[in-house]
Amino acid sequence: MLKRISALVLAGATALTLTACGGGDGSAAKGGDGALVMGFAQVGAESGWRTANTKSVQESAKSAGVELKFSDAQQKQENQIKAIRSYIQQKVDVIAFSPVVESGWDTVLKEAKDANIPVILTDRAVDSKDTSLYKTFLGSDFIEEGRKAGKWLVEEYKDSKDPVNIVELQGTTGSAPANDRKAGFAEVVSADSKFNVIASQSGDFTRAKGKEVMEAFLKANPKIDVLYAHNDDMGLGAIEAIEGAGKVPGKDIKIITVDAVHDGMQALADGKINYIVECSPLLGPQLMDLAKKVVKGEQVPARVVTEETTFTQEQAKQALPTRQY
Ligand code: GYE
Repeated sequence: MLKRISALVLAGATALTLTACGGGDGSAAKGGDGALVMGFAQVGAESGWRTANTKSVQESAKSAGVELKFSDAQQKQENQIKAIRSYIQQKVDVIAFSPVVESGWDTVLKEAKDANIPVILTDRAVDSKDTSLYKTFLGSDFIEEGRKAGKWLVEEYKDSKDPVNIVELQGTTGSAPANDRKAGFAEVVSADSKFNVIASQSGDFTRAKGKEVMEAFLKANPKIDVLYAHNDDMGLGAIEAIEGAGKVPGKDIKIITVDAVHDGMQALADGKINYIVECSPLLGPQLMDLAKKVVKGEQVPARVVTEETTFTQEQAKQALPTRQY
């Protein structure tokens, strides 16, 4: 990781030197054949969703003729900030990034603004009060995703009066999807007092952490009826923990997840997950479109919301053969 970052910073320094030698006119770095240059600061490679998102961004940059500078921050905000600073030094035409957490971006975004480099938020939001620090935000409505998960649960237990004990595996602490998926779900299930969220902890959006935290949940709580995991990967890790404890996922413990990546959909088709709320990672083509417009100085909507659906077991079986991710 350190190597990757220092290479990135070095590349930034080199570009800076070259620009200075060339007269330092402040003009943007142009790609080989005058192509638009995008610096993309990715969160990491924590989940199947992220892998599909990275592929979408890389492939659509290629087909849109955009020269992509890509960095992987390994889920660390400081790495993303370094990458963004390096893109500023390199005078890229546009910076796109998926902020690992919501807070703490104002300083670096101000630096980009002062350098006249437009910024596009993709996938995750920031909580900056100053919305002039970025041009647009392309991604899902995570609160709505949480609500969809809650609504399924309410429907599933509509004929029962017994208490329903829920455990929640949250995404990365402080990230927009973790904050919002938690809030949207709570908004819906708190309307009926039979639903109790008895434990809620971060599994950092990874399988390994999902498994570890679920093992602890199982040890501490003899009666768990439902698991709500903020992504498929944590749900898949939790399934291993549930099976390890001699219980049947999807039956003894009902499972709801978010994303609908291939492995999650397979588990849903197999009956180990009961319901998945889709979150599309295929943001690349829209991102490239927005980038071209923003660089030309054209107006773009302040918010572009991804369209998505939900899947039951039957729907997963139907969708799986043609699923792109
Ligand atoms: O749900 C999760 C990933 O920000 C929407 O990040 C994304 C989330 C996605 O790690 O799997």
